[in-house]
Amino acid sequence: MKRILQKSALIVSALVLAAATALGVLGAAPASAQSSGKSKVTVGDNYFKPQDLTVTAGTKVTWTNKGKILHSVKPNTGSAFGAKALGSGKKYSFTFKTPGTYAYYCTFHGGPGSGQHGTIVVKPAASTTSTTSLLGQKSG
Ligand SMILES: [Cu+2]
Repeated sequence: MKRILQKSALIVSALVLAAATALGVLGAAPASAQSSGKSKVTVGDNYFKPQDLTVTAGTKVTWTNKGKILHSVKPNTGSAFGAKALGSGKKYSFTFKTPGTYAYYCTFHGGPGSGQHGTIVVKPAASTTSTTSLLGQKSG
């Protein structure tokens, strides 16, 4: 009986190893392709998480209200994106195509730069060799 158990334990661990290897191989593709174009912001009561999100141009950002009450997404300036009312469980998506800094807030629980607010920083969809030029743009 004991021997059978040990044998099946071996088989199980072999299967787990095989599955992990398969997952690793499959998981490598999306991980390396950073411009796959999707990112998420959790809308809570009363916060955005992450508060500051950096994406590459062309990324679709989805806000999901995981809180219990109503929230909104309003840009500090302009009206290029946003959701006037995002009820509990609702989602709102916007694809950021133009590089820039997009600050926003919840009209019910925040204001520009205060309370429930956040920022989406959109970097140019650059090649891997442009790291130095990106660093050079930082004026700090
Ligand atoms: Cu809110």
